Amino acid sequence: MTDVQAVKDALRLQRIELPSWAFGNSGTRFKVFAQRGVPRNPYEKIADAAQVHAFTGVAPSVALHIPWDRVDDFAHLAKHADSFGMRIGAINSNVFQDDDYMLGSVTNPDPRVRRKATDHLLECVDIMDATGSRDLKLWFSDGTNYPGQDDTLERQERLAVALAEVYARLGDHQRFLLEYKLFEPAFYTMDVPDWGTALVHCLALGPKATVVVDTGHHAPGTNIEFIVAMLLRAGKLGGFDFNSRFYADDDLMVGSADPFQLFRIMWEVRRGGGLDPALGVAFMLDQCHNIEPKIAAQIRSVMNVQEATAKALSVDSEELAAAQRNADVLGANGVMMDAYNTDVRPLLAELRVEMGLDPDPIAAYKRSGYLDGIVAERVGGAPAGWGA
Ligand code: RM4
Ligand code: MN
Repeated sequence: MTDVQAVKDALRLQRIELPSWAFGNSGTRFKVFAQRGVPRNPYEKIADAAQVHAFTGVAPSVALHIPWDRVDDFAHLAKHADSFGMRIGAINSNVFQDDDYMLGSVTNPDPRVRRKATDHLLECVDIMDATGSRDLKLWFSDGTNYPGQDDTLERQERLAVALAEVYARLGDHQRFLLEYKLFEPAFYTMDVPDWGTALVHCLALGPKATVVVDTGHHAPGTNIEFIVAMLLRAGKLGGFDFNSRFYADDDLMVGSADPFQLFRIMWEVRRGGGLDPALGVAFMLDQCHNIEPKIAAQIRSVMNVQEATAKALSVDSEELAAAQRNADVLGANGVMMDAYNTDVRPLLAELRVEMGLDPDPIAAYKRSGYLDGIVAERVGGAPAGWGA
């Protein structure tokens, strides 16, 4: 029997972080479709993120992307967040949108470019000092397109040097999350293509270096939950960039393409103790809402993570362990499927009411009229988007 109260208590503690870039205009390389009411600056992005928190109660932090979210005074931006009951979460570095980075950033053959890229990462730590952020997220688009283009191992040495410099700059309560991605924008080698490469670099540095799992950054069919289990076992799971994908790095709403995979991931998180906030596993969204309304899509995404978590919490772990001990293959699998097939929506609705929220966050958000307000109000200025 699952203990409903224990499930609710764990869900009450879970926090899901929102990406500032999900609120701005986005698209594919073919077209960015402009939506009405889109924020024009980081202040308005935080205001929109605050709506997601207001209706879900579990999303009080918003990640920034630098330079997209550059402001003159980051401490002031943090105060602005605070006035909404929000805080600034992870700082995402960006060393992929400058002409200098055509052949790489921290792994570029040119030492001047490597210096410039590393300086940007260090500047991101300065920003963390001002915002009170704990996490620096490092994603490198670095890699090569053609065999022989550059020395693969030499690039690893350059990466190690840059990471060590950033690591040394981190404060006591700060850490970095190193992100890996199988391919794109480089098509032959990526310098951090997989969790093994990320883990090797993090292990060489120490406890403040952790790996982040972006669910869209693997080959089709990859058993992501195995990676999650292994990283938790090594004490190196810094967190997630949640999204879902049908083909490549689609950045669709988490839990929309494959809710069963998300359940399996959340089960391994629970199994490995990662739902305990003390472990510091950050549940972040990294998504773009190209055709759907952005704030409602973020609310939906938060709910999808909660549903997968609730199902993972519904696994009868004692019955599962007993079936495993007894070599009861079908029984063990049955325990998992029972949990997955549980409709947890009534439990979550009940929990929201207990938390003083509307049981149906999307309907409540729609009723609030917030979207009409920002559409009317946000006229003039340039809407935020990638690169702005
Ligand atoms: C990358 C990676 C990073 C994200 C950027 C926008 O593919 O997932 O986490 O910040 O995209
Ligand atoms: Mn990501």
